Amino acid sequence: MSHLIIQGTPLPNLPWEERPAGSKAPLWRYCANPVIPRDLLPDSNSIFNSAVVPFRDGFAGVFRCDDTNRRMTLHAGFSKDGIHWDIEPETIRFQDGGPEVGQWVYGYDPRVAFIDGKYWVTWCNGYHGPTIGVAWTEDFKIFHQKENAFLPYNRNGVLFPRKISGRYAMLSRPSDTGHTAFGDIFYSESPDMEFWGHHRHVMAPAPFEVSAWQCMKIGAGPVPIETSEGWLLLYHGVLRSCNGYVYAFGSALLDLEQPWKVLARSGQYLISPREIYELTGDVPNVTFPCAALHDSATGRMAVYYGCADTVTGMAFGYIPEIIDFTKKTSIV
Ligand code: BMA
Repeated sequence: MSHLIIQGTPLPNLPWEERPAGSKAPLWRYCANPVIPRDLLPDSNSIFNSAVVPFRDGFAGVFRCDDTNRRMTLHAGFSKDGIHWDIEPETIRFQDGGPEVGQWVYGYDPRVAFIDGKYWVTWCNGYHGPTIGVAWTEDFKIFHQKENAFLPYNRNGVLFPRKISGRYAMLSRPSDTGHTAFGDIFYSESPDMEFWGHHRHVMAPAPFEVSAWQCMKIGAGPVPIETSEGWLLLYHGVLRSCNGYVYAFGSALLDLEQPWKVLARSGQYLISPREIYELTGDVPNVTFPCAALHDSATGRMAVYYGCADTVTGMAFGYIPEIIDFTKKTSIV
């Protein structure tokens, strides 16, 4: 695929480690995982399912930190190398949300997309049940909150990094109040980041005979990466075992102008819980990606994923190889 074009700014300082000798995996774990321990903050119970982006001469992010009251809160963080993080002990206080939407209840599983000069944060926001909160920042210090994108119940709201057909675009996963035993990914558009419509179905869980890791529910992961082969989307899938849910993740390619059209979708997972920090923790057997950095010049990608709802890990891969894997193992 020497003709492959990967959009985005070159990121030569991307955190990176080469594939271990002997491995053929399209995505491999960082040898020093987890990169963020559960108790990095004085009062944190766990830090996981978090979003990072390139920022100034380093990186910034929005982190899911559950505190020792077991409240789900969001914190800004900064890093020079993308591996060692300074996370603000104070929670993010979103401004301008007004008395209704701006009333903080809980927030979790943030994503951050850089669109037209602003960093847009979407997260699972408590408003009579989980829905998709939306806010923007320029400095990761002041965050301006907008209306929630959807009615409850919804999770895994993930923005595309540019407008599509002149409108902002978001993937989401309508659900119900709790640990839903169902869930499909949908696509929606907005002219202004406030009113969302033109909803389209993207994909449903796979039949378990075909791809069991994604047979119960699925949800978009990091902000999709634009390539000449389509939008590369990493997404999580859930298997219901006799001993509870197992969260793995794989990849899909979506049509560039009509992203509800799935061009390819991996039948195999990229990562499924195997390492001890993925298998044990507050919620065992969870790998949950919320962010990916990429270097458009070399095709390298660094994925941040929550491990067992407790700590944050990283995994690395080459975008052309992951596209190849997605097509070769496709169940579409
Ligand atoms: C989902 C979300 C995620 C979590 C996962 C596994 O419903 O709550 O934040 O990682 O369950 O517990």
